[in-house]
Amino acid sequence: MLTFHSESTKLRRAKTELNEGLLMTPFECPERVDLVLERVRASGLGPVQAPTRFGLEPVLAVHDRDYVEFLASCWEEWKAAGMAGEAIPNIWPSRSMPGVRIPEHIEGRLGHYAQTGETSICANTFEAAEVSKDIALSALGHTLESGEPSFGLCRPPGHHASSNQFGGYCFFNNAAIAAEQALRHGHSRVAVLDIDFHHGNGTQEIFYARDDVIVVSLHGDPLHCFPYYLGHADETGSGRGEGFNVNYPMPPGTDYARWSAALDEGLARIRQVGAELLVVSLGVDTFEHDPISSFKLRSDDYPDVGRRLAALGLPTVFLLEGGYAVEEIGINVVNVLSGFDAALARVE
Ligand code: SP5
Ligand code: ZN
Repeated sequence: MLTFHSESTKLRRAKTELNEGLLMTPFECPERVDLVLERVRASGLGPVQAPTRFGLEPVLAVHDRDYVEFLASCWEEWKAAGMAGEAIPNIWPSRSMPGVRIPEHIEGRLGHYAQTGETSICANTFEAAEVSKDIALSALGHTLESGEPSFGLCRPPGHHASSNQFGGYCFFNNAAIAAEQALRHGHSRVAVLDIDFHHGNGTQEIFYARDDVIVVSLHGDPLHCFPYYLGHADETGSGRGEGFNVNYPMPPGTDYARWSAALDEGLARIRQVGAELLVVSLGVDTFEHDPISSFKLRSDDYPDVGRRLAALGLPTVFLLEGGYAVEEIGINVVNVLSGFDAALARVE
């Protein structure tokens, strides 16, 4: 399998994440990329290639222009306003303020475009987000041309980013951008399968009213887990999108037996609707030792995940999302990918 990677993903090096009432070193750190890359190389998964540049047009196909412009200038505006630390949102328009307008001051605009308070914007955040979506689009391009699977070593991740808000370490929704481009390339139906521990609320929002992209997400029950406010089983899509959003919320402590049963159901639904290409939002924060999550998957469960995905028989693009047990992130990611490749090799 071909991997797409760029050292420029490490340009974002945030110093602060608001977690448990403390400003800590972020879980979503550049070292994650090094560890995955190291394991890709050591395992002989396949060649590693640099992404090509696609500009902002594919981004604007899923994100609002004013949101993208905000991300592009946020850090400079924040510094110009004399702020001492990183751009951390601390005020939002709330339910008790109907009909709010977007203010001019960067502090107010930051809150307008933020879902969450843990993710800071710092130098080169926009540049890293651009490279991350270029990696996703390069991986998609390779799979569209060759039919072969590909892996985009995306960072920052994307699945929490909605059409007009960042959060959960995500700025551009890489999976949504890739899925939309696959449609523009001529596919009539694409599946996004999100196996990150957290609900892919951004991807859900972007495609909620559409039937050309089916979104299937397996995740920690939002009653107990971030992002808390979306991801319930009765969120099934709206209008023509009804039935094309499928959520499998599962309780803290979920093990591979239960999780893989939900995976099989999700895969059956993707098969049933006739999806022609699969984008996998690949988070490995389902791992038993992940520091911010609560599922119980083990390193040697991940090759079987890959095998089950390969059985769908679709052109497949894997895009990295979360996974924070930094020591094991490379092993777990590459276990999924090599399990996928091994299963393909058997049917060929
Ligand atoms: C891409 C992705 O995986 N984003 C996840 C963002 C989650 N950020 C907030 C997590 C809050 C976790 N609180 C954990 C307390 C553990 N003791
Ligand atoms: Zn996650």
